[in-house]
Amino acid sequence: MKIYDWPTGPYPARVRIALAEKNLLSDVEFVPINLWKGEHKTPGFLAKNYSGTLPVLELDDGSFLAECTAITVYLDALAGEPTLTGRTPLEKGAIQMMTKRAEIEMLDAISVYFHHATPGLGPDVEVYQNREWGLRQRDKALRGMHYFDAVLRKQPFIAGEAFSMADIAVIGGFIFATAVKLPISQECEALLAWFVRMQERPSVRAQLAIVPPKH
Ligand code: GTS
Repeated sequence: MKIYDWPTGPYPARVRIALAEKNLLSDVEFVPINLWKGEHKTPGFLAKNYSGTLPVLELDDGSFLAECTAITVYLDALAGEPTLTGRTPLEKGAIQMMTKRAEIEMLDAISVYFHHATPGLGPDVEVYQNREWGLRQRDKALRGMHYFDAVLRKQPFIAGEAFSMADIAVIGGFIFATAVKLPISQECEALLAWFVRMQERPSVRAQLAIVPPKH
């Protein structure tokens, strides 16, 4: 398998953490795509992923899978423990719901803030920016953090009683928040304590230890 990747990117981090959890890292060749140079918007890359985003998984038969959730579902089906996408119908549904919520309420919102209300990837890549929309999405992400804090006051993990793909998605949100210097409110005690617990996992520690490459 190949993963088209940007090692410190918050979305690629989700797949790297999933690979580490499933002990599949050594089965993958990582192919760096330089976002700052806009390599993800070239015709060659768009042929692999119409959306022009990372990460993308290329299988040995030449097929491609994009979207972190889809890639994680695939990886989870390949190998054993821990299960990242749930066992029972209810667990599977709850994990999908909370993963989507992590994207809508936090990760994607921070991404829109980055691309629209900051210089983002620079003028050659950011061909359209709408600062007001970006700032609204920043505020949405800050509200989302309080939502996940409330969730974690009632249960140990984002989607319930066990670590899952939904936790990995919120970890992606933390990585993006740090990269764009969005503070996590100290009021979000349960969320902050959960993030400390998440860093006990070798998969998460290894990802957080990667130093951003120069661009
Ligand atoms: N919904 C996609 C997914 O889940 O995979 C979003 C992927 C995404 O936005 N990836 C970022 C990207 O390609 C990579 S990173 O910012 O996390 O490094 N951004 C570039 C762009 O131009 O949007």
